[in-house]
Amino acid sequence: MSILTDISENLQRGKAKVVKELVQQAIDEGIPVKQILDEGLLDGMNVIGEKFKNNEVFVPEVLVAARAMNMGATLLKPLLAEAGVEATGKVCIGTVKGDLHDIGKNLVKMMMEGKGLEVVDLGTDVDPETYVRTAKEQNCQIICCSALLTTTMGVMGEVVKKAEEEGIRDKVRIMVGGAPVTDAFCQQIGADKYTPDAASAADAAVELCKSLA
Ligand code: B1M
Repeated sequence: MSILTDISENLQRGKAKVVKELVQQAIDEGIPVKQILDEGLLDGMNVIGEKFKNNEVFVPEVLVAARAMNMGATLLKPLLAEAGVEATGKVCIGTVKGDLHDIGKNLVKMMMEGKGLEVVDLGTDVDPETYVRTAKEQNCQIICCSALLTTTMGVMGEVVKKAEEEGIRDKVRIMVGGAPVTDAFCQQIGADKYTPDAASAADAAVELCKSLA
């Protein structure tokens, strides 16, 4: 069994300590960081996601898998950052109000930091006022909103409206993403950019920051 399969399977069993050790071993063996992330950690999380959907595993199993994912990802974070360049911009990121899913948001953050962007992490359950106040106070070029629930994605539209009300809409770009979000939804609410995954979100953020420079 390859070490990446081993990482995926131990993540699915919630063996956080083993996952951390295996990720370290994979790094030491020189396996590219992106490959460890995609074929080890994310692969395991995708399997858990499917099983959760089919009622084959339940919230406790998902939570221990998420903890294992985060422990493994913590080791990769500085290496992704090392591959990056000088800070090219500043963004704030959070999961929208009412939504506590943060694994995807943390990945987007990690990838953006890997590209040299400075990222202010607002955590989960973030209301529109907090996004906009942070962008104003900390001079962020981009507000990044993540949502995993169809019931919370509408908050993204409120963020766009709040940014307009506060008069920062011409200076700040708004990026949206998360499993239920689509490009059509992004356009419908008047946000600037939808991306389907963490890597393309990081690339898009760098481009947006360049266009504002
Ligand atoms: Co929840 N959950 N969950 N959950 N959960 C989903 C999302 C769900 C699809 C499962 C299902 O029923 N099939 C479903 C939503 C249904 C819907 O709205 N259509 C659901 C539900 C219903 C719920 C609860 C309501 C369950 C309940 O209590 N009855 C509840 C809600 C709590 C709340 O938020 N208020 C709940 C709770 C939980 C846990 C706490 C158990 C746990 C979260 C743990 C945590 O995040 N710390 C959890 C999990 C883990 C999931 C699943 C299994 C996995 C989500 C995940 O982390 N995926 C999920 C099922 C699934 O997705 N198959 C599910 C891995 C992650 C890397 O992917 O976040 O999509 P994702 O991020 C991707 C992209 O979307 C993108 O980049 C990432 C990868 O490259 N991306 C962006 C994300 N944000 C972006 C922002 C960008 C750009 C790209 O730009 C700014």
